[in-house]
Amino acid sequence: MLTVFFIGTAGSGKSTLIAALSNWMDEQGFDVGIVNLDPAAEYLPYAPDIDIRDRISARKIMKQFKLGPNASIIAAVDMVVTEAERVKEEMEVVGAPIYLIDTPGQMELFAFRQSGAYLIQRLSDVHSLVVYVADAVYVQSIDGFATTMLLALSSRIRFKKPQILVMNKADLLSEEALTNIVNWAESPDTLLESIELPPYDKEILRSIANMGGFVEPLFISAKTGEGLDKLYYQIQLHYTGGEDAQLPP
Ligand SMILES: Nc1nc2c(ncn2[C@@H]2O[C@H](COP(=O)(O)OP(=O)(O)O)[C@@H](O)[C@H]2O)c(=O)[nH]1
Ligand SMILES: [Mg+2]
Repeated sequence: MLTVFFIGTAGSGKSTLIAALSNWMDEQGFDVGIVNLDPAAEYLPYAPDIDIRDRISARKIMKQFKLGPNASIIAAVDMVVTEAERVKEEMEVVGAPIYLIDTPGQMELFAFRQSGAYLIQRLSDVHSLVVYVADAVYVQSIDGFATTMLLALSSRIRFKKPQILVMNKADLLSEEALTNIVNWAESPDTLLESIELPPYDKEILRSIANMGGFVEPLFISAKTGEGLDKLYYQIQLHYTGGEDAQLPP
C-alpha cells in the first residue's frame, strides 16, 4: 500500500487536485482510494472511501463545546488523532493499493501541531510520501516563490517523508510568470539577483538554495488536468524506487 498525503496552504487546491488525480487514475484503470482527514470540509469535490467527517465534525464540536469557529476547527483536527487506528483499519479493509489523503484546509493545523506528524506516521504504510501543493498564483511574485520554497522545506523537515513539490493552478500563469518561476527554481542566482532582502537574510536564502533546499517544482492544473500524468509518474517512482513504472493491479 502506498499512502500519498497532500499538504498545502488553505486554498492551494489540495482537494481539487485529489479529485482530478483520482479521476485521471480511474480513467487509466488504476485502483485508487481516497481518505478525507479534514473534519471541517463543507464540500468535497470527490467521493471519499473513508471520511473523517463520519466520526468527527467541526460543526458539532462547535455546538457541543460552545467554541468559536477557529477553536472548533483546531479541536476537531486534534481529535482526528483518536480515530487514527480506525482509519488505518478501514484502509486495510478497502484494500486500495494507493491512497490519496486529503488534509485540513489550513496547513498549519496539520503541519505545525503534534497531531499531523503523528497521523502521517500512523497512517503511513511501507511506502508513503507527501505531495506539497503550492498555489502557483502566489508563487509568481519573487517573495511568494521564496517563502513557498521555505514552507515546502518546513513541511519536509516536519514530516520526514519523500516530498514532491507541485505548483498547482498553472492554468492561471502567463508564459512570462512560468519562465520566471522555472528560472528561480533552476538557478538560485537569478532569484538572489532580483529579490530584495537585507544582506543577512539573502545569505541565509543563498545557503539554503545552494544546499539543494529548493527542489524542482512540477507544474500542474487540477482544473485542466495538465501535468497529472507527470505527477502520477513521480508518485510511482517513489513507490517502485524507479525500477518499475507500473503499480501492481
Ligand atoms: N484555476 C484553477 N483553480 C483551481 C485549481 N485547483 C483548485 N482551484 C480552485 O481553488 C479553490 C480552492 O481549492 P481547494 O481544492 O478547495 O483547496 P484546498 O483548501 O487546498 O483543499 C477552489 O475554488 C478551486 O476550484 C487549478 O488548478 N486551477
Ligand atoms: Mg480542502
